[in-house]
Amino acid sequence: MRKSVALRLSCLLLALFALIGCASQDHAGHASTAGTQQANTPMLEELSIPLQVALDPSPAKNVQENTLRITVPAEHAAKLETATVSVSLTMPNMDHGAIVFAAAKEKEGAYVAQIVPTMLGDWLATITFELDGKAMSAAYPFRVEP
Ligand SMILES: [Cu+2]
Repeated sequence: MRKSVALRLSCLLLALFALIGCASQDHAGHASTAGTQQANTPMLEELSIPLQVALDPSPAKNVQENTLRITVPAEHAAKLETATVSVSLTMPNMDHGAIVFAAAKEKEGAYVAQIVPTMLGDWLATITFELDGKAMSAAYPFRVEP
């Protein structure tokens, strides 16, 4: 009798801990997922393809070539095989237009662009895949420092 009560109690406690654990983990998970999603894996919404984007150096250097690597997950790469890829740089808080760079295909699913930002501050790289006359874009924010 006593044993079963203790067992029940510990079960209850366990459940409670699991709940609390889940709740806080969920919260942290959401925050970090949103951050990562924004920073490193912008979504090609039309095809639900998360792109992996890496900038080198990061933050980018002003008025210099910076390497932007775009990787399409292997299971999606074939869909974009014939796409033309370009990167358009803008500053969201400014009004001076865009600078467009072509991205070269290194191999299936791997593209690289040498981008040259021309001002310090916050930039947005709009990565565009043109496929069969249709353009699909994903946005990658980044910062430029001296
Ligand atoms: Cu500017």
